[in-house]
Formats: sequence, C-alpha cells, structure tokens
Amino acid sequence: MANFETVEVKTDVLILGGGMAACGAATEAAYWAKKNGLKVTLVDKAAMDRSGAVAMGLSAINQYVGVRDGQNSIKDYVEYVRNDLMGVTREDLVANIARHVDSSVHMFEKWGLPIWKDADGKYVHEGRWQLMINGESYKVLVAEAAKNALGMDNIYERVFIVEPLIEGGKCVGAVGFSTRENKFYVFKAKTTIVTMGGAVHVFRPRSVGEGLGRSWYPPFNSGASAYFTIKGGAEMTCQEVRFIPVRFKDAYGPVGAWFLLFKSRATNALGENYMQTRRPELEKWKPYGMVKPVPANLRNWLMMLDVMEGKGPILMRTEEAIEKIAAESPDEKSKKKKLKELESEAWEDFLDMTISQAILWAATNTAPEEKPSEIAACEPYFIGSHSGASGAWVCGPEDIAPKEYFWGYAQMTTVKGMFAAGDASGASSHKFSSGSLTEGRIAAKACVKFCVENTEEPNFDNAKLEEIKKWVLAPIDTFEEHKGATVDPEVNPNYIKPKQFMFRLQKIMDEYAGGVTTQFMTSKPLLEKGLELLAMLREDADKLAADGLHELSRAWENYHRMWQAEAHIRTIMFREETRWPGYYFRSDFPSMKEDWKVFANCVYHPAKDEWEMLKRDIIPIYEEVKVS
Ligand code: SFD
Ligand code: AMP
Repeated sequence: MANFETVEVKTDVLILGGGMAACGAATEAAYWAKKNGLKVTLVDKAAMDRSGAVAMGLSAINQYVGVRDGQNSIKDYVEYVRNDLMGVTREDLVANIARHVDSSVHMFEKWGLPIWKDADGKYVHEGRWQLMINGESYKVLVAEAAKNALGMDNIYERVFIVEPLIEGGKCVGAVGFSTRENKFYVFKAKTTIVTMGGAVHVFRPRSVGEGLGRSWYPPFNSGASAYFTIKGGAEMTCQEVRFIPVRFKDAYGPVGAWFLLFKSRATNALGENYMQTRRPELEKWKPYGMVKPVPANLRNWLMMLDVMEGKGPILMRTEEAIEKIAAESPDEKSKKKKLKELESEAWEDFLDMTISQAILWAATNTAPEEKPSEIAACEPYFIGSHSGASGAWVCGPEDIAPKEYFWGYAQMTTVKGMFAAGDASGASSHKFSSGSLTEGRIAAKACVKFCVENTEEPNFDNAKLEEIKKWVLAPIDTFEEHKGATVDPEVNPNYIKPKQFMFRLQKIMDEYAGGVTTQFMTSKPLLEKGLELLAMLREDADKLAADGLHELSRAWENYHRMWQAEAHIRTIMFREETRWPGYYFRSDFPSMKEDWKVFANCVYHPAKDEWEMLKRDIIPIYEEVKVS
C-alpha cells in the first residue's frame, strides 16, 4: 500500500467544505463553541480565499428580503420560491433562511463588501430580491471572517474529503487525504456539517477541447456533498431537480443583471420575444405557468421551443437595452455620460464573477452597446442553493416546521450527528450566496446544541479505518502495479484513468438521462439503460488509477459524481410526470400531475447496497397564492 502517514484530528464540530455555507458555519460555531468550551474544525479541499462557487467573485447578492426596510415579508419570499420550483419546496426551511438572511447581508457590509447605494444611501436592487455589489473579492472577505473566527490552527486547507465515518447509525467524522503531501486524514467529530457544494461535470458539458473545464458551475464542486450524505445513509430529496441556467453562450456569463437591472429582452433570430410569442404554452403548466416572475425552468422551456423549431440563435439584446436606458436622459450630454456608465457596468458584471465572458467579448470584438450577444441553456448541474433543489432531507426549525419535518436539530439530516447546508441541503432553493451562508450559521448553532446535549465521544473501529485507508489510496497502488503494461499510461488494460472514467459517466448521463444531446428529454427505457450502464461503470470504479495526488483527487471526484448520477436517474425515473420542463422532460409522461405534487425522496441502505424510493408530503406553512 502507498506509504501515507495517518493524521488523526479529534474535534466537536467538523465543518466539511470552505465555501459560503462553511464560512457562515465557522463564524457562528466559533461564537457558540467558545461559550461552551468546544472545538470547531474546518476542512476544505482548496484554499478558502478562492474556493467554491464564489471563487471568481459575484456581481450581486441574490437573496435579500429587506424586512427591515419594509420591502417584503418572509411569506413573499416563500411564495416566490414555491412558485419558481413548481410547487415543490420545504416552506419551513425557506422561511427559516429568509428570516435570518438580511442579517448576514448586513454582516457582509460590516466585513467590507461594497454594496451599491443610491443617492439616498439605500441599497441598489438588481431585481426584487437581489442587491448589486462590487463583488470581485466577496469570497476573500467572507473567508477572512471565517478564518479570524476559527484561527488557522483549526483549519485544514487542501485536504480532500472522501468518505463519511458512520458508527452505529451515527456520523462520527470523515476521512480524506492531503492534495499536497502523502498524508491520510482521519477527523473524528461529535457533529459534522456537510457543506461541500453541488456537482458539475456529471453531464457532458457543451464545452469541448481546451474549453472543456469551462462551465457555469465551478469544476471543483464535484458531488462530494451528495456522496457523503447518500453513502452515510441519509435520506435525500429533489434529486431529480437539476438546474440548467440560461447564460451568455460559451463563456457562461450571468444574465440576471441584463434581464432585471437593464430590463433587456431576449429574442430569437427573427426578432421575436419568446416570452411573448410562446405565452400560450404557459397555460399547460398552470398554476405555476401563470405566476410572476415566470419560473426559471419555464423561461428556459419557452426559449428551447424556439431553438427546437430552428429559430435560433437566441440573442440578449444588450444594444437595445442600453440605448433604451440612455434615451431617458434629459439631454445629449447626460445621455453620453449615461452610456459610458452603462458600458462599464456591463463589463463589470462579468469581470466581477465570470471573467472569461469579458475575455470572450474582447476576443469576438463585442461591444454590448453595439451588438447583441448569444445566450443558451447550459448543461444540467446539481445545486440546491440556486434554482435547482437537490440535496439532503434535513430537519426544519422547531418553531416553524410541521412535526413531520422536525426531528430534533435544525439542518440535521436523517443520520444522527450529520448536518447539511447550502448546496448540500435540498428542497430549499433560492438561498444563493447569502442564504447559503445563513443556512451554515443555522446549522452550526444547532450543531453546538447537539454537542452539548450528546456528549458521547466519537469512536471508530481501527481495523475498519485501515481498510478505508487502503481503499482510498487504491488508485495509486493500482497505477504503480500496472503502469508498465503499456507505453502510454493513459491507456491500459488493467485500469481506467479518472478522465476517461469521467467521459464515460458524462456520455451515459448525456444520452440516457436527458443531457444537452437529447435537449434534456428522457424516458423510462432510456433511464433503465442508463442505470444498467452506470452499474457497469461502478464495477470499473474499482480499477480507477491515479499517477499521484492530483489524479487521486480526480479519481475521487468522479467517483462522487457517479453516485450523484445514480441518485438523479433513480429519482427522475420514480417521478412519473414532467414538472420542470426546461430542466428535463419525460417523453413518456409529458405533463404535470396533481398526484405527483410531492417530494420524491431516496435513501441508500449501505448494509444492503439497496436504494429505497419514497414519496413525502408537501406540507405548506403558508397558503398557496391563488392565480388565475
Ligand atoms: O447570479 C470540498 N451564485 C450566486 N449567488 C448570489 O448570491 N449572487 C450571484 O450573483 C450568484 N451567481 C452565481 C452563483 C453560483 C455560481 C456557480 C456562479 C454565479 C457562476 C450561487 C452561490 O455562489 C451559491 O449559492 C453558494 O456559493 C453555495 O454555497 P455552498 O457553501 O453550498 O457551496 P460553495 O460556496 O461552492 O462551497 C463548496 C466548498 O466545498 C469544498 N469542497 N472540500 C473538501 N473535500 C471535498 N471533497 C470537497 N468538494 C468541495 C469547495 O472547495 C468549497 O470550499 S449568479 O450568476 O447565479
Ligand atoms: P442569474 O444571473 O440568471 O443567476 O440571475 C440572478 C437572479 O435573477 C436570480 O435570482 C434569478 O432567479 C433572477 N433572474 C434572472 N433572470 C430572470 C428573469 N428573466 N426574470 C426573473 N428573475 C430572473
């Protein structure tokens, strides 16, 4: 076996991940832990300053309810989320985040984040819920707060978490390895918060060749949260609710500022606005087709109908939007000034969070004030914090949650001691950066309570640990043993390299589970075939080979992705309807059905190596809005 030193760390609260939810968890846990004499430890596979989805920065804070300013109520936000998810949402979780999120945003401002203000000193809104920021360094600021709260002695960066430690049905920690040194890490903890983001590259991306890693979602979020919770035996929810954003084509620049702040239209090649010409289609998806704003998946769907009829390319009419705003200026001089201002805001929107889109504009001689830019639906992603909903099924807050949704500690999964937040927790979409951090805070406070009330030390059998260590390092051993069998190490009859493994996974998902190739369309026979091929991929996972620490990360990333893929296929197959056209379409069940207005959940039973599918009721805490 590869010679890796074992490093053991014992702690009370273990935070896995270093993104938005993890940073929120760190700041909150530090506060409560100090009061209770507890230790908090954080582990990130990357460097926190630039890890996770906010690595490049962001140009907006997408969740701000504005309760203090009397702008909206918690109920308003819950209704918005429920409608956007076609009726499938955990209102207790959404409300819990919504009532605390504004305080997180005020904290960001205290930490130094520049939030745009108008002449009266009020926040500048992008849309009803979104605030404009100069957010290139958003993640650096948030990471700094988390680091200050915990102290670097309690933070492990560049440690890749592979596997949960489960003993007697309880989560007692996690194992992983350093991505820089030959060290195997064992973290034993009373409570573990899973905040390792969502997953990308489960499906074949649109990008090819040198652009392959380019996607909307950050390539380093590779299904670790889903794997950790599934493998630990936690009940999962909304595993079918993938997210497919519409983005500026090829470099994946955000559209929110264009649609909401600049009030731009998107048109097809004939100059038609599909949101108007396709309006009758929305009737089919009542009541959610009739709400405002039109749900994100339906916006996609209307656009796709045009594309499938050959009316593409679809264009964001940036030139028209800029001209329209500038034309409101009282005279020619102020119009010129306004044009300059808008031009720089347009570029900054990309430079703040998707630098490659600004590079693409420059490379293609695109001046947004002169010509429109193409937009397109991306490939499917798993992200419980944006407009998708996949994640673990977690306990709600005691004071709001219906009894069916409450089992002791807010944000705890169905596995004792294992908590989840941000992309890792499901059925509570539209939390975004601010809501994810908030959910991390909520989880951390509950974790400390759990530690105070459950003082039992975390234990794990040493012999089992040795077996896990051997399994985690096996790809290195496999490579060493067989590398001499071929001249090109990429091709070998005895092993499969992580990249080839990933290509195979992506091909299965793309062609059978409704990827880009099939315009997100699938059916029972296709899904069954996909599952059959996935089972063979899982057999071959034992032959993954890694030529060093870098490839060892890649190997485990793809292994994690494979489990996310399986949960996804099984749940799409279970739900016999189409509820989110624009995200995916079941050709064999092409409409929405009242009896499927439920959560589709799943549990993997490790001891039996079996999946169980479950329907769970949607229990509203607010009445559904009546829409005609
Ligand atoms: O508009 C392991 N999001 C936006 N939110 C906003 O509020 N405003 C915006 O402007 C946003 N835009 C946006 C957004 C996301 C993306 C990808 C883009 C643009 C391009 C959403 C937020 O970013 C998102 O909601 C939060 O970041 C979610 O937080 P969290 O904590 O659930 O995930 P994370 O921040 O990605 O962090 C994940 C961490 O896990 C680590 N990790 N650590 C150890 N072991 C492993 N095996 C691990 N695997 C992963 C990561 O390193 C990271 O630290 S807009 O365009 O939509
Ligand atoms: P995006 O850049 O697409 O992630 O959008 C940022 C925010 O604006 C998210 O909260 C989106 O849900 C919202 N948004 C984007 N486009 C629209 C639209 N056309 N109508 C309503 N909301 C939108």
